[in-house]
Amino acid sequence: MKSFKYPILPLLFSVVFLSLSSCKKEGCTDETATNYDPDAKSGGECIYPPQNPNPVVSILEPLENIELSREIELSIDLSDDVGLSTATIVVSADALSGSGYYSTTRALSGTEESLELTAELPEVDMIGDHYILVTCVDVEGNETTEGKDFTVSDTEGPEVADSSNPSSVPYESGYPSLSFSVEFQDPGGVASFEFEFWAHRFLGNDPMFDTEHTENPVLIREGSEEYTVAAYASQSFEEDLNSLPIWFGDYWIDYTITDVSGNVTTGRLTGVID
Ligand SMILES: [Ca+2]
Ligand SMILES: [Ca+2]
Repeated sequence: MKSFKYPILPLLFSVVFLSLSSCKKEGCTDETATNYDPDAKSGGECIYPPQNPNPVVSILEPLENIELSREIELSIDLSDDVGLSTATIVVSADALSGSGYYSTTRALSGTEESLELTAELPEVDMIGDHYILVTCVDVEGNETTEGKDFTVSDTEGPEVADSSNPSSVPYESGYPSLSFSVEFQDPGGVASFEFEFWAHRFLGNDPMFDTEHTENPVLIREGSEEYTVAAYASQSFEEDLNSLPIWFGDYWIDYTITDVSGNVTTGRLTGVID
């Protein structure tokens, strides 16, 4: 009787296998499909990811932290699998209660484009948090919106745009005509200006003054000016020093210019009375 059992076993396995196979439902068996079903048997419908995805937006500039300037450089890379149509760029700031101060819409073509733009800042205090928002649309109407926060700081002192002083001044009865000027600017505004007038040799009633101070010049006049100026100040400071009892010899003027954020720029003008 035992010899009859063995031929029956393979048959039983086949029946069980076939029964299990017939239990599988039809489904998508393509692993690249979004509805791929590893337990399904073939024959089902597959759903694939969109073949025309949204544009890709990459905001390269501004960086996260930038120095205050009258202008902000924007650099944006755009790409799309089929074709780019338009890009709209809006830049806003907390200083303006979130309102935009720069906005543009550009027509695009091709599948890749790099935009290099310049956003001009309004003439108010723009130190603080800013935000750029880029919306890119492809030729089929697919849209991508990308944003980036960035901070604008004022860490640099005013720039001296120009300065002048007589390098050689003719001596005239102890009171040579001498005036100097310094033109300076700062994107955040200039707060104050100070100067010191130094000389090696000059006239005076005090006997100490009537000597030559070659090694150690003497401060014979100092002054300062306060400025209440709008942002992006470009100011020219001019001082007439005719009343100085200067005599023959070298002189120099040290200046200190401070912006509204407390950053300082110093410089020196030199000349000679002869
Ligand atoms: Ca596309
Ligand atoms: Ca500054």
